Amino acid sequence: MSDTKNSDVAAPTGMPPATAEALTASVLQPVSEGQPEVPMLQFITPEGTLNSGTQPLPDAPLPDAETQLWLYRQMRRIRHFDERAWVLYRQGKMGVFPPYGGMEASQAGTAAALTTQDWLFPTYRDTGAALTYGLPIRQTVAYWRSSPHGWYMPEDLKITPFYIPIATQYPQAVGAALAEKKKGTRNVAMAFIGDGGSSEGDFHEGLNFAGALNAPCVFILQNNGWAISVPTTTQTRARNLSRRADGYGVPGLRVDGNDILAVYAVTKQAVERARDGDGPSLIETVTFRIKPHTVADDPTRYRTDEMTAGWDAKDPVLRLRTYLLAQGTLTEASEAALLEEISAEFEEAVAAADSLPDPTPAEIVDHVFAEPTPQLRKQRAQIMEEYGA
Ligand SMILES: Cc1ncc(C[n+]2csc(CCOP(=O)(O)OP(=O)(O)O)c2C)c(N)n1
Ligand SMILES: [Mg+2]
Repeated sequence: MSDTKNSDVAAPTGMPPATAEALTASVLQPVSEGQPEVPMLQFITPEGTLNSGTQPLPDAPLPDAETQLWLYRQMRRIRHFDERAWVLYRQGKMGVFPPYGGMEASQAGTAAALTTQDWLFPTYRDTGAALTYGLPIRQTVAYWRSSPHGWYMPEDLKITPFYIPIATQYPQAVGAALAEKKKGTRNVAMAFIGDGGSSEGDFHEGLNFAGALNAPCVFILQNNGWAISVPTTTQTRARNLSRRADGYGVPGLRVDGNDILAVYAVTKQAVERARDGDGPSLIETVTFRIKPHTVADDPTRYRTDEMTAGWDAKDPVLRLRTYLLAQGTLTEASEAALLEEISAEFEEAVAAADSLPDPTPAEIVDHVFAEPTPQLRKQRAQIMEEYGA
């Protein structure tokens, strides 16, 4: 680590001053003494071969070939969105976007286990999960463009807007799950959180609440190694985040978050448990945030190449591709057709989003409450005065 630009990394508030060297040492030393490794389910190795050392869980078998291909399609589709989002941002056609490239298995593999009768509580990072669940691309683009047309989630989907406050979605997902239980349905609620969010109070309250009331919830904890500029190894002393569930009597599972077949199998099992009335689960998907925190972030300010080394080789899309090609489930020709279809779907949706009328300035306060408060009326008048209709 020779570059000087990283030698004055700002210490997160309340932490000892961090030199780039200390941070690198902390990131590269993932397991603390006294905290045993928790086994991590993996079906497909980073090389794209079947992991013969993994014992599939009794209720989480390897998905069949048709499902494997469908999961591959979902990953390619959401990767395409992520890649195109960067371009749209630079063209001024999208606002600040939190990329999830490299985390596609963790997002598509989990959301794919739901139906649209189930609830999805995504964070800002989880556009890929939302698209897999069924949020239309056109609406997703409008949302990240900050257009009011993207603010309302479609009424036929049980998806909440992307949560920006960290962790509030956990207790709220428990509420939605308990409502489904009370209504006597078999629907479940799935909520996402990051490694950083799992140190927030709402995460723990949500898990305890769900465990105590046997709520049909599936909690996804995407451990991508970073909370903005703070590595997981710095923000908590815990090394196996799935074990946070132990404190609440909730099963905690750990899965290779870059292996979509394992992620899907484990999530499907947890969803079925919840549907059957057997209560909540927490799933830690072990992955990595290869990309910046948002398209406006510069990670070279706080992490070195050494800290991210090796993660490109664990790419979830290439891993499944290698496996499917070797199995003959996918061919170069069928993949080319798939990519063309995905690209056409995306361009059509962006064109539809482009054709939406521009919002007026006053709309920013129009949709806060069904009936505007006196303060909002005043703000609206001020906006109208300043910007006109
Ligand atoms: C309650 C709250 N505190 C702080 C923030 C500022 N903030 C935005 S993203 C972030 C880091 C979250 O990291 P993690 O939970 O690991 O999610 P990731 O961004 O890696 O997906 C923080 C602290 C916030 N949005 N909400
Ligand atoms: Mg994180």
